[in-house]
Amino acid sequence: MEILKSLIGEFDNKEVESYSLRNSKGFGINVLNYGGIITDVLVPDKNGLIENVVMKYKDINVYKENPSYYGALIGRTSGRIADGKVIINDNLLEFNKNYGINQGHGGNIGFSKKFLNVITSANEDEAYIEFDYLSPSGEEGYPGNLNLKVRYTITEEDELKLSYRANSDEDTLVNLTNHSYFNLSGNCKEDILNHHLYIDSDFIIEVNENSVPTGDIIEIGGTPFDFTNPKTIGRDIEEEDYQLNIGQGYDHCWVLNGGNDVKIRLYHKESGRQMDVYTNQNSVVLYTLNFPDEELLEWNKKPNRRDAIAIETQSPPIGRDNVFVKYSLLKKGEEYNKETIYKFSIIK
Ligand code: G6D
Repeated sequence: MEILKSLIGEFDNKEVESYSLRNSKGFGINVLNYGGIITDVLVPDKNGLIENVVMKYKDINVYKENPSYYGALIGRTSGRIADGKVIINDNLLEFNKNYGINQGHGGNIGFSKKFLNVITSANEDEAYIEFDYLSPSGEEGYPGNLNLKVRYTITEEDELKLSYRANSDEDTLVNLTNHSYFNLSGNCKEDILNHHLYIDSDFIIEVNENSVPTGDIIEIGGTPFDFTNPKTIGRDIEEEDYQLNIGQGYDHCWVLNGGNDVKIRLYHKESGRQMDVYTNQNSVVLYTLNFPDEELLEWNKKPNRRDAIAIETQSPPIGRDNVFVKYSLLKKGEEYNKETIYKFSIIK
């Protein structure tokens, strides 16, 4: 296995480094020391052609603000916190409202916009990059000094494993994810409407018109949200449905069934690329790039709606009146320990 480091730019006089991790077959990732951002997931197609299966901006400087959170580590909490308010231990916490009337993706300067310390290691079977970060108490309004260790590992079996560990010296909120947008056609050659998707889930979390959880869950059997039998993402995405209407497409949290089976499977027939997702997270937010930004992609075009799907394994976002807060609560001294594995294979 091989790890190479290169300097690719500067944000505020700090060096932006890119680390490339490759296995012996050329499968691998490119990752920045800023925001834990994955810029490339390089995967062979059925003819052995290696291409990038995640969205990537052309200009490195766009990653400083990263308007659509391409590839980024999200924290301390992923998704929205309704009205930017939560009560923990009878204390009202008020966060920046950086997402309309809500807080989103960790606030104005969440983990996606931090330089992180890097350690790397490689042997014959795997290579990893590990990010260490101490988030001081009060950062973005969150209590507790939070010790964070996030590790991205690639294996000879064409797996990418993301593991997240954290602990705090006060009760706090932690709900970490990665915001990579996948497109298995490679180098964003076509949109994702013809990708087949399977989700091991029978329920989504209902959202209100502000896209925050109401506190109810919806049984999805037979609805456009039902992916228990694999179907194309495009099959039902334009159906008349109140929840779909709110997100202008899929932008919802599916509650994952228990067990160690494949939780999500994404398949693109023409390239033969398949991605299986395993995780110990209880939910996943899927977002079909319903509102793309205007920034140029690596492939010299602007992103279009439905060009990719973000697969954000996490705990449910937080609604009004502390709805679902308990799933993001990390008690003082407890260990947060989550893992998500993306396993790539070829199905001809
Ligand atoms: C998240 O659910 C949200 C979307 O609404 C958002 O716009 C995107 O991140 C950038 O997945």
